[in-house]
Amino acid sequence: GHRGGVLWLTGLSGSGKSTLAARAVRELAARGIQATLLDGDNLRRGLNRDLGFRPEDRAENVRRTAEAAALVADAGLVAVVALISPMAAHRADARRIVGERFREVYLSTDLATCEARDPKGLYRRAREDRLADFTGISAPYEAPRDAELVLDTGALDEDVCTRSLLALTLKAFRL
Ligand code: GGZ
Repeated sequence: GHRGGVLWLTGLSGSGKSTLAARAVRELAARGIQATLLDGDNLRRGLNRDLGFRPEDRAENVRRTAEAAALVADAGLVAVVALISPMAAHRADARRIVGERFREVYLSTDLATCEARDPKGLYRRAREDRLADFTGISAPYEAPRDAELVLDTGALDEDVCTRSLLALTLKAFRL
C-alpha cells in the first residue's frame, strides 16, 4: 500500500541537502509517489520566521519541522526534509516525534568542500567574523552516528546520491 514517511537530510551548509532533497522529490513524483520538500531555508521565511540560530532556536526549528513532517507522513506522503539540524539531541527529538517512519540521511561532505562551494558567501562572512553562530565555523555540527544512509557529495556524483536516496525511500516505506 501507499505509506508515508520522513526522509531527514542533515549536514553542513553547502553539503548538498537542498539539491538532493529536491531531486528526490522530483524522482519520487516521476514514479507516482507523492512527496513534498521541507527545506530549512524556505521554512525560515514562513513557519519558522521568528527563529534565529542560537541553540534554543535551532531546537525549536527542528521540533516544528519534525511535527510538520509527521503530519505529511500521516497523510500518506513522503516528507523530504533538508535541515542542517546540527545537534544529535535535536535529531533524536525529531526521530521520536516522527516515530518508526523516520530515516536519517547524513550528507558527510567535509567542511573544506562545503566552504570551497560557499554558494551564498556565508562561510566567507563567518570567517571574517561578520556572521555569528555559523555551523562549522562558530557553531558546532555533531556528526550522526545512527544515520540510515551516509552520502559524501564531495566524492559521489549527484546521480549516484539520488539513486541511493531513492532506493532507501522505496525500501523503507515499502513504496
Ligand atoms: C547555519 C545559516 C546561518 C547560521 C544563515 N548557521 O546553506 P543555506 O544557508 O542556504 O541554508 C542554511 C540555512 C540553515 O537553516 P536550517 O534551518 O537548516 O538550520 S538549523 O537546522 O541548524 O536550524 C544557511 C543559512 O540558513 N544560515 N545563518 N548562523 N546556517
